[in-house]
Amino acid sequence: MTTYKLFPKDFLWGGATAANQCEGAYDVDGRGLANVDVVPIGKDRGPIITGRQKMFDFEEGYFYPAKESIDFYHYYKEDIALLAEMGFKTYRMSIGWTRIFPKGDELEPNEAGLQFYENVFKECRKYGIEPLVTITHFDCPMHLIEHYGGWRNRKLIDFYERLVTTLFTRYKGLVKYWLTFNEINMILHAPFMGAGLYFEEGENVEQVKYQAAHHELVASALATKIAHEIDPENKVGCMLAAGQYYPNTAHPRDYWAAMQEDRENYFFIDVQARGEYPNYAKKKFEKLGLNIEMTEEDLTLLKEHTVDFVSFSYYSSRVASGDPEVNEKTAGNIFASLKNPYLDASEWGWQIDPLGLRITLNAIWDRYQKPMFIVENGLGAVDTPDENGYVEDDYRIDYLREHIKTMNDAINEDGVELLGYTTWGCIDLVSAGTGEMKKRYGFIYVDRDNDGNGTLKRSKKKSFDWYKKVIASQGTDLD
Ligand code: P53
Repeated sequence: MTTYKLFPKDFLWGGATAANQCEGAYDVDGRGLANVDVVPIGKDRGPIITGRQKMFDFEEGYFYPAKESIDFYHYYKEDIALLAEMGFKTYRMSIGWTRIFPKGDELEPNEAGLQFYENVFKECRKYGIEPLVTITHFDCPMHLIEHYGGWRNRKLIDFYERLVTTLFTRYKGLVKYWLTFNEINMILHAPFMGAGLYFEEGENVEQVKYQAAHHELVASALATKIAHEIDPENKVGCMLAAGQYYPNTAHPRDYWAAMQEDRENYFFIDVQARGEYPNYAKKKFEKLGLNIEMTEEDLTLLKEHTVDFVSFSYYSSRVASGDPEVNEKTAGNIFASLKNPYLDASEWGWQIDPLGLRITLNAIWDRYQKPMFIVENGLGAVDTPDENGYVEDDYRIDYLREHIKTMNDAINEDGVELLGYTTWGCIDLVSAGTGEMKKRYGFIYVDRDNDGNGTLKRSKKKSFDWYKKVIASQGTDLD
């Protein structure tokens, strides 16, 4: 057995889920309809989540996996007990906005929704698990989309303010770690899922996306301000879909292309962590002829209320080229990337690059010098359970082991400050990108298939005991 260096004693080991991908119970206890409910599995999902095809309600002939999902809404006690058994120090989860404000613009919250999350947080606390709460993980109430146009409308800032004030007040003392928007840069890549944006014919898509992004950035700063006012113990983080871009060759124009791609994503975090729009972004708006409306008060808010920590998801590095003729895209991910000939890929074409995690950690650390939190990482794979629901998922263990090793190096060899690590989909759940159940990430298997068949029974995979050992040994025993 190789022994690795210890992770910090108070390192927050755990796993992550998102409301819409696990809760189900989409119409229970007064919950309203959200964008994340009306995205079906199948070939139309891509055009819908990117805002090119209109789907504002359930339609005949489609299957909507989020309606029932893995029914965490009713299974949460059983599920949290399993996470506790693995020794989780933290559990990252998200709030379904429409459980709290079913339409989004009400003045009073829905008590049943508030009670549900209170129960969940108390259940975590019972086991000494620190909740890490994403305020919005792609959720936007359909009412706000239909009547206000989603985040393109400035009024969304007020509705979000009401949401966060309600949450910070109600859960004071129960929750300390908050993330304002999941993968905020997703607004560029999947704008309907990321920000409730559907584009009408002839609309300037870039203008709408960056105006909506500005509203989210202001809302995020406002949330940070309110969180600190309500409880100075609160720690608020931003959240980036990360993964450093590599140049396709040593040609300077490829390096330049990689830098441009990185900036497109870092732009959001530059604002949230440093407090102002970077010059390259202002120049880009100028060049594209965009006119982003922002007030003096907005800029002051952004400046004065930067985040306490920077969190991110990491699945893969990416590759960019400045050569217009090189455009052989890798399959699967909605982030454009070229194939990296040095890397293997998952069954969904996501390239596997553990060292890329160390590189990304160092790049983010160098850029912001704020504590970091890896809030998603993992392997989406097809699992084949035996008759007891047991899965020998050595491929998943291998993936996680290699990433934990480079994370260890980043902490112990490079000196980055890392608060914790939550693997994505610690219990199997619905895929955000594809809507499949078949693309599994969990330590816990859930009996449900792409068509919604199955008993929903939970069972432990091989990786369950492995991760338990990793946590118990403070990351020193990875065998
Ligand atoms: P899935 C790609 C596409 C959609 C969401 O993705 C994504 C990404 C990867 O950056 O982001 C996160 O389920 C997201 C999670 C999601 C996870 O990646 O398509 O925050 O909601 O489930 C994994 O395999």
